[in-house]
Amino acid sequence: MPRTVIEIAQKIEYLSILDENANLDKSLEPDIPAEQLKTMYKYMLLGRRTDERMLKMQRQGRLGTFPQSAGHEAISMGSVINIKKDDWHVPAYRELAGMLYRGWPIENIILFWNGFEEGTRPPEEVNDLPICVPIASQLPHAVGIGMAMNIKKEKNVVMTYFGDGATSEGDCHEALNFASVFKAPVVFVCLNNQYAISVPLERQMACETVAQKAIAYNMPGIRVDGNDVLAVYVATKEAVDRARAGGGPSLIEGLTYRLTPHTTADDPKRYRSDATTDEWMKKEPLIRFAKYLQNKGVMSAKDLEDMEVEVDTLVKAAVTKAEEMAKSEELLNPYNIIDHVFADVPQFLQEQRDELGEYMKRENDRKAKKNAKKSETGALS
Ligand SMILES: Cc1ncc(C[n+]2csc(CCOP(=O)(O)OP(=O)(O)O)c2C)c(N)n1
Repeated sequence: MPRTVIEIAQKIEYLSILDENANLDKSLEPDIPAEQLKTMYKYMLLGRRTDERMLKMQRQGRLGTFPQSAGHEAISMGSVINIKKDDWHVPAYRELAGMLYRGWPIENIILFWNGFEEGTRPPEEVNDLPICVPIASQLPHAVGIGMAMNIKKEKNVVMTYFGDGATSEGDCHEALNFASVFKAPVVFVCLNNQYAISVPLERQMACETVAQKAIAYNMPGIRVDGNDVLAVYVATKEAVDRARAGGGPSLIEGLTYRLTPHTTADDPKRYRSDATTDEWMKKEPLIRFAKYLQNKGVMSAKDLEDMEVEVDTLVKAAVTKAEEMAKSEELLNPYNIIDHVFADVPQFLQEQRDELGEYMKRENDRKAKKNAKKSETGALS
């Protein structure tokens, strides 16, 4: 009955390849084909410009409250590029770049944040779940998908995302535990932007990294510079390859910073300083990646400008399309709030559906009578 020591891992790796000044560690540089590098940059830029446009729309009263993604593009894009169409992408709500890369039309994103459920319909050709706002609730879903794939002997993987605040939710730990016990092929990607609305990281957890939580679940864990798309790429590629080969789940923490308010309804001045945000602005992911592409000869300054124009055209067209769609009879059908919830409408909802139908009929009759009266008086005068 001795009092002895059980040896466990005490170290967590940190990975950075392309620093904030675009200095590259050549020995760690991944071998990514030029076309793929361009694609990565394109969707990071498309995410950023869509986000900026949506903010303007929100301020003009043309969009509902939404959480911005600016600053999170490297984590989203550096990871999603490593999964195939029939793998699963299970996002939270700041993975805009990755969703656009997976084929989500920009107009769907705009419709979603304007309250239209049609915006949640994933593109046919990919295995994606929609945006998930209830914190950490997507994680058990991701693990369930992974466990099902093991049972079906499918060789796909699941890439799922969550914030630092989500690590305080039971769902997060239940998901990590199940994934580890059942060797589910899930890559957990934490976007550690150091705040959960106004709660800073040190009030969220007493440990130094999110990545070290992997030790307790006996899975590989690593922290990477979350603004370095190359580091995210390398870490997630290793995790995807491992999961696909039957090696089970991994936890990857991307350390980043939310460059914007939490949502369009938040005022970050109340809990953090502009000076810190300005510091992080210099470390943001797109500038250094653009420099890398230029240094490498993959894109010229002119190519980068042309891509800005291309992206701008895509965003403009999507805004027009979304606003047109929002006026369509199909989307304005009040029954949509009931019809898209269950495959077979249950009795209690059917009763509410009938009641809604009666209400609409009464309203239409009342309006028709009012109009008839108006035109009668119009005819007499
Ligand atoms: C289950 C649940 N509880 C509370 C909220 C309200 N809420 C929305 S975002 C948020 C903070 C989430 O922080 P984090 O996980 O770090 O993600 P971030 O927004 O920073 O990307 C909270 C508490 C929610 N959406 N869902």
